[in-house]
Amino acid sequence: MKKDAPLIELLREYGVSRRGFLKFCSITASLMALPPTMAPAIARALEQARRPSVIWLSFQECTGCTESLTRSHSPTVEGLILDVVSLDYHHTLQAASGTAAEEAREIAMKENWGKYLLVVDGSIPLGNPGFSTIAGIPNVEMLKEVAEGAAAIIAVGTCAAYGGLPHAAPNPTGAVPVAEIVKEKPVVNVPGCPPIPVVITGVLAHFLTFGRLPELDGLGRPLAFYGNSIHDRCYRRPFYERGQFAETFDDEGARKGWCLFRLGCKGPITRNACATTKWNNGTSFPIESGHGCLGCSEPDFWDMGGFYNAVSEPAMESGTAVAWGLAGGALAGAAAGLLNRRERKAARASHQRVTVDDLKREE
Ligand code: FSX
Repeated sequence: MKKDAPLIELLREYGVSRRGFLKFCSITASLMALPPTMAPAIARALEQARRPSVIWLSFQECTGCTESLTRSHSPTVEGLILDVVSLDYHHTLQAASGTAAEEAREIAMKENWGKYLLVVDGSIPLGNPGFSTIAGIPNVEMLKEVAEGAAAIIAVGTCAAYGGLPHAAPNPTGAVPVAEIVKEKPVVNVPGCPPIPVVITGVLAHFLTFGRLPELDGLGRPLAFYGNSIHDRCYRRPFYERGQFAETFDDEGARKGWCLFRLGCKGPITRNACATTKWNNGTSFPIESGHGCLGCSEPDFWDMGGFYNAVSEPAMESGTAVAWGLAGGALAGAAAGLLNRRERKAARASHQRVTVDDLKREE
């Protein structure tokens, strides 16, 4: 198969049926909040699309984002769409290493200058260029060099989108997200630690279909996937509205599937598609498995006061809490959001750039 053959030919070669392909197009349309009538347009565009070159750079991260992507249930059409993207550089997945790997990146950049997609996972350390390098090149330099020739940039994972774990207080490496370095190119954030695989492939499919990035919210996230909070779509929401909360992970409330808000669930302040697309081929998501949402797709989620502390506790006894739940569910959600914004602001304010010399002084 020729490298620049239309995607539909490649998909046929992979044994994807016409029916399976159209099903993928309707699911993608619905995930992107497009009317069902857009599905044929997506199908037509994807059929004719050429394999775009994708350069994937990994900086300060745990490789969870790539793990997430490769764990998408196999074989899925989304997986095949990714297979037929020309992934020209990805130092975890590529066979080449050393000089050959870097040559592959340089050739892909030269041959596709101005047209390739740059995907980045991981944050960029500014505290010292030597903190994280690839082939001896500091992350910040490699990002600037590759971003210059990219058509668009997708920051995959909370580390690339907002700094993530490396950015958590006291941010010892001076980690920053992609958008803080790249200002002159469109950047879409696909946060989550890690992000949902279908959200990554959905953004890629949108780019392949329309030749541009999807509509974004104020934090650079595609509205189609991050337009609602987990709480908005949570199946445990009726318990929240009735003020029925699990107080421990093994009490009667927990066994009955009551709301996990008091056990630290960050669903009310977290925007992501976990409650609708779920994980592992639609099997489940953390709240369905009995654990609160950690808020991993939000900026500074590591510094939001502890995974098991409620973002805002109802300050009354359980009898009153029922009335509170009935009367003020939505209001409390808004208050939690406000409180959390304050906490985030404080967390942000407390982020001091820490140098190696500072660390030495503390020893
Ligand atoms: Fe970060 Fe991703 Fe969390 Fe890990 O690449 S978003 S630590 S899942 O690996 O960057």
